[in-house]
Amino acid sequence: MRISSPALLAVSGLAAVTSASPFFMKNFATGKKPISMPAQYKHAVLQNNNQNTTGPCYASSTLSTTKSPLDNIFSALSEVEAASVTKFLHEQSDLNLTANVNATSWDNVIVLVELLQPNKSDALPYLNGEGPKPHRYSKATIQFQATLEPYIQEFMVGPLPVSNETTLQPLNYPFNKGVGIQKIHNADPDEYSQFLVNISTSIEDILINMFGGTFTNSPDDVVTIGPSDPLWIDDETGAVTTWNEYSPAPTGLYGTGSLLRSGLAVRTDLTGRDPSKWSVLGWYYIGQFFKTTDDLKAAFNNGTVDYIKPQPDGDWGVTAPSGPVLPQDEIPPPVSVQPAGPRYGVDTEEEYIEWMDYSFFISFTRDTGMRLFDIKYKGERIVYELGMQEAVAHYAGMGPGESAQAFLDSYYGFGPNAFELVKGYDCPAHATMLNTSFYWREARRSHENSICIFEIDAGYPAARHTAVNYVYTTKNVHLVVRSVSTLGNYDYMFEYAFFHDGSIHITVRASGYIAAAFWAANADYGFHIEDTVSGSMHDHVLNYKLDLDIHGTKNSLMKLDVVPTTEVYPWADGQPRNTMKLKRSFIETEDDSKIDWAPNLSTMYAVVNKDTPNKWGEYPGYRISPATASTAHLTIVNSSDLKNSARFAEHHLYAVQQKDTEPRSAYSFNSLDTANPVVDFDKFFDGESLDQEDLVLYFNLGMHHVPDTQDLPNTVFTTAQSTVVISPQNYFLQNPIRETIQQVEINYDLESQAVTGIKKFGSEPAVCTYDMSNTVANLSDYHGGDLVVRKWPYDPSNPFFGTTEIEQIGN
Ligand SMILES: *[C@@H]1O[C@H](CO)[C@@H](O)[C@H](O)[C@H]1NC(C)=O
Ligand SMILES: *[C@@H]1O[C@H](CO)[C@@H](O)[C@H](O)[C@H]1NC(C)=O
Ligand SMILES: *[C@@H]1O[C@H](CO)[C@@H](O)[C@H](O)[C@H]1NC(C)=O
Ligand SMILES: *[C@@H]1O[C@H](CO)[C@@H](O)[C@H](O)[C@H]1NC(C)=O
Ligand SMILES: *[C@@H]1O[C@H](CO)[C@@H](O)[C@H](O)[C@H]1NC(C)=O
Ligand SMILES: *[C@@H]1O[C@H](CO)[C@@H](O)[C@H](O)[C@H]1NC(C)=O
Ligand SMILES: *[C@@H]1O[C@H](CO)[C@@H](O)[C@H](O)[C@H]1NC(C)=O
Ligand SMILES: *[C@@H]1O[C@H](CO)[C@@H](O)[C@H](O)[C@H]1NC(C)=O
Ligand SMILES: *[C@@H]1O[C@H](CO)[C@@H](O)[C@H](O)[C@H]1NC(C)=O
Ligand SMILES: *[C@@H]1O[C@H](CO)[C@@H](O)[C@H](O)[C@H]1NC(C)=O
Ligand SMILES: *[C@@H]1O[C@H](CO)[C@@H](O)[C@H](O)[C@H]1NC(C)=O
Ligand SMILES: [Cu+2]
Repeated sequence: MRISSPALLAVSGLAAVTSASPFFMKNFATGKKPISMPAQYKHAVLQNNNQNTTGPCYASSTLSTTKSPLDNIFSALSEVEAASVTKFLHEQSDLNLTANVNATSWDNVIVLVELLQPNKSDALPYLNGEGPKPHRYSKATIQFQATLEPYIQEFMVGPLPVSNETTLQPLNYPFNKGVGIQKIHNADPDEYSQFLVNISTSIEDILINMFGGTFTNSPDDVVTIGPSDPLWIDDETGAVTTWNEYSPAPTGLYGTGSLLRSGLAVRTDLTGRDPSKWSVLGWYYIGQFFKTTDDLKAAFNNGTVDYIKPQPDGDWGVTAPSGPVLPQDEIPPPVSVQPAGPRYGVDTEEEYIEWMDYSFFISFTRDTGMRLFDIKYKGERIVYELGMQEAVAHYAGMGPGESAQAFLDSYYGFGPNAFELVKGYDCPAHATMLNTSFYWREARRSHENSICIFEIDAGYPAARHTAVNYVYTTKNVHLVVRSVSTLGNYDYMFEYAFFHDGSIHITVRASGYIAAAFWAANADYGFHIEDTVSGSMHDHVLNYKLDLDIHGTKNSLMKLDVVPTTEVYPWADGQPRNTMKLKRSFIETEDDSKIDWAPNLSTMYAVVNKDTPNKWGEYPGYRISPATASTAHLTIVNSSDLKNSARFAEHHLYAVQQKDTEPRSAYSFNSLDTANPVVDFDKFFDGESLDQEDLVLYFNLGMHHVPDTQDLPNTVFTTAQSTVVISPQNYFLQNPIRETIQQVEINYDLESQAVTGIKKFGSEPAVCTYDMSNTVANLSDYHGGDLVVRKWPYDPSNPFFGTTEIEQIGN
C-alpha cells in the first residue's frame, strides 16, 4: 500500500531533519505511556458500580480504572529513560554523533531509541510471579553516514536506568544475518531530488507538452516524480538503480496524488555518494523502452510515440458526498450508547486492560504500532504475544512504475502513522482513548487518542434457540481494541476483538486511495477505471505473530482433516458407503510447518497441549481459522523486488519454535537491501520439533486487490477486510458463552400462547435518561495540526509538512 513515500522519500525521513526535500517524510509521531488520570474521571469511576437505573445515565466518556497487578514490561520507554539513553549515546565518542537538529546527510545521527522487547525467557517468570522483573534495555538505531558507505546499525543500551553498569553493545542476537547492520544506498535525498530536477530539465519540452510545466522540486510544480520502492541493487556489480514515474500534481484539497499517473518513467543509477557519477539508464513510456534521453526525445519529435495527456485531478477523486441525498439520510442514524459507563477497566499508566474474564497489556512501537501481550482468559494465559509484524503491498504492471513497487511498510512505520481517531466515527463516542508516542530523532512524538477501546453489541445474538415452550437468546457484546495507521495513500485499520465464547478476532481493513497506474498498455494488470487510469492490481499481505501458550508453553500443532471416504459398515449389508471421516494428526517439525489453508477449508489447525488432556481424553487448545475469504498470501513467487525480505508472505500460516533470538519475522530496514535482509524469515525453519515445544505461529491477513470503479474515490473497509479467528477447541468443557447473564429466556405455554415467565438472570436494561449529547464528540478537539496526515507528493513549503510542525508534534 502506500505509494506516497517510495524509498527515497523514506530515506530522506531517515536523513537529517533539516532536509528540505519534497520527499521528506514527516509524522514520526505517536507514543504511549499516558499521564496520570484526571481527577474527575476517578470520581466518575467510583460511581460506576452504583448504577442508578431510574435517574440520569452516566456520561459515556468516563474512564473506568483498574490497577494492573504487574508492571507492563512491554511498555514504551518513559521520557526519562529515552532521554537518558540519548544522553548516554552522545557521550560515546566512538559513535561520533551529531544532534539531529544540526545534522546533514554526512553526520552520524540517532534515529530511534525504543524499548528492546524483553526476552520471553526473562518475561515469563515475572509474569508468572516466579521471578524478578526483567531488566529494561533500550534498542538504539543509529545511522552512520559520515562515511562513503553509510549504514544503519542497531545497538543495545542497558540495563536501565542508566548507571555506571549500563553498557553499549551492538545488537545482533535478534537478527539472523548475524549483525544488526544494514547498508544505506540512498543517503542523499536532497542531491537525488536535484538530480531529478536536472533530468526533468533535459526533457522540459516533453513535460510541458504533457503536464503544462516541468519538475523543479518546488511546491508549485504541476508535475511530480519520485522513485519506486525498493531500490534495485545488483548483487554482482553493487549498482543501485531505481525507476521514477512522473505524475500530475494534485490540485485540490483531497489526497488524490496516488491516483494520478502518466506512464512516463526514467531509470536512474544512483550508486555511491558522488552525484556527478549518477546517470540515466533509460526511459519507459506506455509499452516502449528508450535507451537514452535523446532516443526518447527523438521518438516524441518524429511522431513514433504520441502524447497521451494524463488525466488531471478532479471530482472523480473527491470523497465529500455528491449527488442527491439518500432518502431519509438526513435523519440521525442509530448510534451506540453506554448508558451505565464502561464495563471494562483500563490502567492508562500501564496500558493494561481488563474486560470480564480477559486481561492483557498493550505495547506500541514505531515499527509495527500496537501489539498485545499476556492475554489471559479466565485467569490463565492463552496468548503471550499477538501483533502485526510487517505489511507488504506488492504491485504489478506492464511498466516499471508499478512492477517495481513492493512496499514493506514497517520501514515507514505503523507507529508514526497511527494518527488520532475521530470519535463517533472511527470508534463510538463512548470509547476509551489512549495516547501513543515514541522517541524519534531526539524528540518524543505523540499522538493523542490513537488507540480506542470499547464494548459494543454485534447487532446479532451470540446464541439462541426456540423450543416447544421457550426461546432464549444471548447478546453478543464484545470488546474491541482498534487503531488506524495511514501509510501514504492507504488507511489500515487494525483490530482485536474479544468475545464471550473465548474467541479473539484479528482483523485488518483497508481504505483510503488506491495507488493507480496509467491505463495505456496495461490492460493485463487491472481494470480501466477512469479516463487514463488503471486500478493497478496488487497483493496486500500482513504478517502477524501469534504466540499461543495453552496451559503452559509446551504445545503441539494439531491438524484435523475432514476427508471424503468410502467405508464398509457391518450394519449396511456389506455395501460400501461414500461418506467422510476425521483424520487427526500433528505437524511434527518445522519441515512441514509452512501451511496454506485448504481451498475448501477442510483442514483445521489448533495449538493444543498433549500433556493436559481433558476428562474425555481430548487435548485442549485454540484453533486458528480464516474468517473471511480474503486471507491472502503473496501471488508472486520469489518476487524480483522483495527477494529474501518477504518469505513470511509466501503461505497462510507458519509454526516455529519460540526463540529469544527470533522476536520478529521482519526488520524495518530490510527494504534497503531486499536480497540480504537483516532478518530472513526462511532461516527460522531448521527442522526443529514442534512436539510439545513452545510454539509460535505466524499467519497472514490480506487480500488480492484488483481495484475497480468501486475503489473510486476510495477503497472501502466493508469489502477490503481480512480476519483470522482463534477460538477454544476442547479447551473448556462447555462454551463459556453460557456465563454471560446478558440473555433472556421467555417461557410460554404453547396451547394458550401465554408467556409464563421471563428470565433475565439478573441482567437489567438501563432505563435511565440518556443525555444524547454524550454520543456527539467535540470534533474541534481533533489535533489535525499535530497529526500530519501525509499527502503525496510531499511539499516542504506547506506548513503541514514543515520541520516546525514536527517539532510541535513532539511537545
Ligand atoms: C492523552 O494526552 C492528553 C494530552 O497530554 C492528556 O490530557 C490525556 O489525559 C492523555 N490520555 C490518557 C488516556 O492518558
Ligand atoms: C436515582 O436517581 C433519581 C433521579 O435523579 C433519584 O431521585 C434517586 O434518588 C436516585 N436513587 C439513588 C439510589 O441514588
Ligand atoms: C547545534 O549547533 C549549534 C551551533 O554549533 C550549537 O550551539 C547547538 O548546541 C547544537 N545543538 C545541539 C542539540 O547539539
Ligand atoms: C565524525 O563526523 C564528522 C561529521 O559529523 C566527520 O567530518 C568526521 O570525519 C567524523 N570523524 C570520524 C573520526 O569519523
Ligand atoms: C535475550 O536473549 C539473547 C539470546 O539468549 C541474549 O543474547 C540477550 O542478551 C538477551 N537479551 C536481554 C536483554 O537480556
Ligand atoms: C557504580 O556506582 C555505584 C553507586 O553509585 C558505586 O558504589 C560503584 O562503586 C560504582 N562502580 C564502578 C565500577 O564505578
Ligand atoms: C544538476 O545540474 C547542475 C547544473 O548543471 C549541476 O551543477 C549539479 O551538479 C547537478 N546536480 C546533480 C545532482 O546532478
Ligand atoms: C524516431 O526516433 C526513434 C528513436 O530515436 C527511432 O527509433 C525511429 O526510427 C525514428 N522514426 C522516424 C520515423 O524517424
Ligand atoms: C478439500 O481439498 C483438499 C485439497 O486441498 C482435498 O484433498 C480434499 O479432498 C478436499 N475435501 C473435500 C471435502 O472436498
Ligand atoms: C529466486 O529467484 C532468484 C533469481 O531468479 C534465484 O537466484 C533464486 O534461487 C530464487 N530463489 C528461490 C527460493 O526460488
Ligand atoms: C470543543 O473544543 C474546543 C477546542 O478545544 C473548545 O474551544 C470548545 O469549547 C469545545 N466545545 C464544547 C462544546 O465543549
Ligand atoms: Cu489495495
